[in-house]
Amino acid sequence: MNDSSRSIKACAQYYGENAAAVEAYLLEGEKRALELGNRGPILFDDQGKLAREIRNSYSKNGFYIFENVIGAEELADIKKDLNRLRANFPAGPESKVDLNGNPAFNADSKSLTLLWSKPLGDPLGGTELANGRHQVKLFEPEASVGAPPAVPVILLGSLQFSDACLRAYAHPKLLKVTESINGEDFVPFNEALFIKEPGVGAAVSWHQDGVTHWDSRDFDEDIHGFNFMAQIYGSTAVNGVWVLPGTHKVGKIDIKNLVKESGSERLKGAVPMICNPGDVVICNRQILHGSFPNCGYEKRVTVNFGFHKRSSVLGIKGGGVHSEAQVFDEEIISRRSKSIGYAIEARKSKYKDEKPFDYRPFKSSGKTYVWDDNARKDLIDYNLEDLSI
Ligand SMILES: O=C(O)CCC(=O)C(=O)O
Repeated sequence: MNDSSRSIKACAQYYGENAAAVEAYLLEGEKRALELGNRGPILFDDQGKLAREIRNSYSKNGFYIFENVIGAEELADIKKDLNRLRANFPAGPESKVDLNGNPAFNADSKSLTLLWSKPLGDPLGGTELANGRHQVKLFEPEASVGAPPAVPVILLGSLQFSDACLRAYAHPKLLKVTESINGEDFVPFNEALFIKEPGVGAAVSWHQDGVTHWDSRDFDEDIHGFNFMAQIYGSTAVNGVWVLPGTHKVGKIDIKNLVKESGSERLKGAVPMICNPGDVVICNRQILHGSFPNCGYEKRVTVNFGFHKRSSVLGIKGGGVHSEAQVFDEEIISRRSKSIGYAIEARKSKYKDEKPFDYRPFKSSGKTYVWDDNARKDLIDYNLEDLSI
């Protein structure tokens, strides 16, 4: 486990008169997170379904940490891509070129691909952005004098920019978990990188994902799907996502009220996701979650990718958060599912000894995919059709 004690102390100092309270909160949260017992390798039963005890634990808490999913070679592959991409980020929010004057990776993107913040800011908290779901603004500590004026927070549509992320998206065990939870006709949601650089990385205020199904007659804990959160550098109480276990079952939460009851933004009962590099969290989109600004020494990059049940999406008007609101018909869903087709083929060509995942909907539709330059072109702006619910 990453030792975050130095970072916890350093982070607390950013909070002035609340320093002691912050330090105690981080330490206590870390301890409770490790006591939850919701972590371990991915295990399946004899029928190939996710092991019952893991399914139950995920259902109880709303998140589960699969340990050691991404091996050392694949992690190195992803890091290489992340470093290459980072060097080719636009020089700032308004720029189309990187710091070397080359066209930035997203210079021609039609879709939203990069969200920025002031250092240690909370760009979404207390705003109407993303359907107003980040109801409160978190404390924004003062960054050091040398910090850049703006830092990247979220990169969207990541599969078109990184082959390594595309390959990780088709990890056969993760897709088997997906099949177990969302059914064999599961569909994509969206893919993103959450970037938390040390000393500057921004907060993502407390929120629940999901827009469309809160008042549905069929509401249940899985109706808004889940995200996999693959940890490339690990995740700590300081830089990681915090969740309030069990809140994925209770419907829409009045977060302002919860903050009032807790006496501060440090919500009572919440725990951080504590992960080593290579761990992958499955996180219910309905759970109350968020992350504080990264005032510590360790960087976090999460490779995020989510999936839905087909029934949650088919014939539903999207929530308009990750893509324009439109009714998702069979054609849109089939087009958007090309990400799965290309990813399986891209993974096959790199990990030749691995048994690839068999995605059932391609069997019935007869659709086949090839991973080549045309496929790369076909993925450009694919996220304009994110199945955002
Ligand atoms: O990674 C983070 O800091 C936030 C992640 C998040 O809010 C999400 O995946 O919905």
